[in-house]
Amino acid sequence: MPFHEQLLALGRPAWSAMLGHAFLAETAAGSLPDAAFANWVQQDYLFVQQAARFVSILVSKAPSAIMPRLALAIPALHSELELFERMAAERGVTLHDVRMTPACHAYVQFMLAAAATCSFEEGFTLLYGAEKAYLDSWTWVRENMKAPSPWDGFIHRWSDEAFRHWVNWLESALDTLAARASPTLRQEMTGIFLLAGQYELRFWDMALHGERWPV
Ligand code: MP5
Repeated sequence: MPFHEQLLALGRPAWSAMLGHAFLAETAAGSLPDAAFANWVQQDYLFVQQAARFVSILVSKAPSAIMPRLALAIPALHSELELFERMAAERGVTLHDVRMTPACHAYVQFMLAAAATCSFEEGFTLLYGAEKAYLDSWTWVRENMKAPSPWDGFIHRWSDEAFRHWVNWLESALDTLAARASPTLRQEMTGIFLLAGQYELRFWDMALHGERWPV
């Protein structure tokens, strides 16, 4: 079984909780309160800013065969930030002076630390986990839409052909890396992937319910 399929099999509990999560189900049904979506927009904007730094660290450590394609993710993330800015302005959501919630902060710190201090293979596995989670989550929304959504731009961003191609490329590069990795390294890559699933779930919970620091 290709490595990415092994990961997805082990990650099934997280993925089942993710697909159909109340945030996604209510987005698809058109019943999500505006405040919850605004919450997600604000926090994911902060997340994507740091994701660009995370990918930059990965690019600096990437094997030559992977570096050029991986580097293209950096401008793509910057145009994604422009999408957030456009959509937020159209819907009256502010992106200024927003404080990162604990769930967003923890996920971002985990990503940056993994990129900086773990092997390239582990960091790359984390990138795959985060991108696959968004591809599957937003594809789920697209397939279960009951009403046109004011947030269509986001739904398409992570469920269109271009994004699917990108995730397919990540998948095959990951399988190649894993085929050359030791059993110990493969185990570490698996651990990181499973954590990505947990953080993704916490992110949807945080967006739906809101989250604050103790003081
Ligand atoms: C992604 C994201 C997808 N924007 N936010 C979370 C919480 N997980 C995954 O990453 P990208 O880099 O925006 O495609």
